[in-house]
Amino acid sequence: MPRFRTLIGALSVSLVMAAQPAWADDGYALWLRSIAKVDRQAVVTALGDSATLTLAASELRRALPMETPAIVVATASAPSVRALTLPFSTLGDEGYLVCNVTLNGKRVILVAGNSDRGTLYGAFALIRHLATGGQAAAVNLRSAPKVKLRVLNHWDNLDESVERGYAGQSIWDWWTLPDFRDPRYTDYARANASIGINGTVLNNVNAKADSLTAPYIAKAAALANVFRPWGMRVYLSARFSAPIELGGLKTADPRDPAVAAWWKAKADEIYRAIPDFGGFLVKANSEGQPGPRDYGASHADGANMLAAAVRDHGGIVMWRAFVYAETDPEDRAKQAYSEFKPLDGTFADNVLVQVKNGAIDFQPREPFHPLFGAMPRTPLMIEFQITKEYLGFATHLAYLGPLFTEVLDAKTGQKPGETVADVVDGQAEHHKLSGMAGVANIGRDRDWSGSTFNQSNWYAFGRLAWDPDLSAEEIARSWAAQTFGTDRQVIDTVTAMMMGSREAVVDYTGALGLAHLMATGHHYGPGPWVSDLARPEWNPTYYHRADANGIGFDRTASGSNAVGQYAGSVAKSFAKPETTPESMLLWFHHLPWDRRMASGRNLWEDLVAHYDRGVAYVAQMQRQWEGLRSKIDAERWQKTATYLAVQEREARWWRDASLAYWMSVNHRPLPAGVRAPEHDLAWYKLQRFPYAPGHTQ
Ligand code: GCV
Repeated sequence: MPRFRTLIGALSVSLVMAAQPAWADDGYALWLRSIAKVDRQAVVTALGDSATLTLAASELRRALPMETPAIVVATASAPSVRALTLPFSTLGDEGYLVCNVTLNGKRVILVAGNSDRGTLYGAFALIRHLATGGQAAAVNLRSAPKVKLRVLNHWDNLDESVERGYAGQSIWDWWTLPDFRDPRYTDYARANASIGINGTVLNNVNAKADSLTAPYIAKAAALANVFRPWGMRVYLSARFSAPIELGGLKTADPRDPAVAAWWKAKADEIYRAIPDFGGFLVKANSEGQPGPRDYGASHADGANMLAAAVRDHGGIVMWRAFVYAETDPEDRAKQAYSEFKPLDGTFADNVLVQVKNGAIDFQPREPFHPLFGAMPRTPLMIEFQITKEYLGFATHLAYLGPLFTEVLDAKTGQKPGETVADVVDGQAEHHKLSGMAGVANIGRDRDWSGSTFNQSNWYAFGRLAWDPDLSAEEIARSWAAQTFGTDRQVIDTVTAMMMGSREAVVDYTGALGLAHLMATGHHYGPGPWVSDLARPEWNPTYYHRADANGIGFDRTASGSNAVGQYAGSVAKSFAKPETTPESMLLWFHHLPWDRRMASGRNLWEDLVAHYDRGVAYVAQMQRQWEGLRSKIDAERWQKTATYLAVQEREARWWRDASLAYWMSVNHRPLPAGVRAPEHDLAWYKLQRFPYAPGHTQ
């Protein structure tokens, strides 16, 4: 068990300690740290005895001290609650209200939803309210999720490795399941429920058919049983060729009745073991995965065949739009749109098309994917990456809230005022299904996510999936308070560090719209020079196109015309360098190194300044963190300080290696006063990391 103390206990300890608080905290408790002493817990009454309602009550008791006013947890249908005629009608299945009422003649805080899941979310909302400095007396919370499916995607393999995972092995111990149910599975579900996540895809989208065999279905069922009372459903990634590999069929062609029958029987088998199974996630015809295109069938044919298999059970299919092919000479950024846009309106109504936030692949910055708003007759689920494949793995501090909200807040240009969030939450077209997926950053590390600050990205994903209109800063402040306590200096400093941290990664890895500049395979560290990989679009040189004269990918009408996939005023603004935000300039335009920038510097000087700004930001975070030494427990403080030192070193490495390379291409000197790279280009090119984590061959 984690070695934590009550918030009050922690504060009193910090008062008597002159130096750093000495208690150890391994981060296991995540943001659910407020713990009441067993004999001094709040008085909580549950009007009902469902497993979920019981959990809601026990979470409140566990977190809140006896000084908290009496609390009643209930559903709207409890007779005494019904008599209050509270506004439950707009809360849907999962919403909640938390307010002071007089119930049976007594003043209490009522926590209630239309379902016990809503009540559970309300319990966690009350805990959050109080842990972030809110008062019990004035509590009045009311919220319903705007997005229906709020789902983690685990890229976890059956051998317990995690593709792009930087927090240790998979938390699913497939080998000992279904017999052994690690208590950690409960803590996982509890953490997810506390931020509103209601689904999890257990296995990697690069799927093995074995996960659909009877033994693995039983293992998934054991996890589903643990997760159910917490309001979480289990989903599986399906390997499209499973009918061949497991069923002995000659084909996986979705139009073949034998194939459809195989999937139907497989779905029936899964639902016998997991009655509330959520459905399938599919990566098809992408990066070597099998799919309907192998047979000349369309993505819609494939998705609809699987959708028919789960339909009678209430299941859904999340079909990924992350497709590109080396045989396709079209700009990689255009391929998913070209393939999927014409299919709009042809998907079954229990299919969502799952689209990455940008058109390439989770880069530190990408413009929003042009499919958002372009497929009005199809529910589009957005896929974010919580694990930081391209943002420094677990060791770099990069709070992704600003990345997520930048995309969600982007105007699609399709309809006046329409944002990506409007498309994702289904509001734009009144879709009955809506969803947000986050590629998990969770592993068997004691602190779950590889670092304390990485926990904030899991938290931010959940909070935004519930309400895509929240601000990244508001989420950061809540997380900081729930994670480190309500000391004002700590919250302000931690929030300030977090808010600029993603931009710092953009700056030191390649700003101004550059992307995909990392080394091969593992994606750790710089490799802008790489140009010899088999697939053209795997080479960084494909993306930056730098030469002596200029840099950037011309995606205007004179180039690949990816700009043409955007709509209205957005397409118009991306079409010209003068109207493209400088943060995305080189994504859309190839420009001379001498181009004048808003700063008054030329493009080359500006790029150099960004690298330096990114490195300086990390050094500043180190100073800010140093200032909190006496206020944070030793274990979390030290690990973060060590990681910040790693990040500072690696930010300089990114900067130096990149500048050495750009100078070899543009033959320009560094601006006056700018520090030269520490080594020559040849040295940077020689660096190898054969054992970097998260890389699956
Ligand atoms: C699961 C990128 C990653 C792959 C990942 C893929 C995807 O290419 O590098 O590891 O595969 O995206 O999203 O399917």
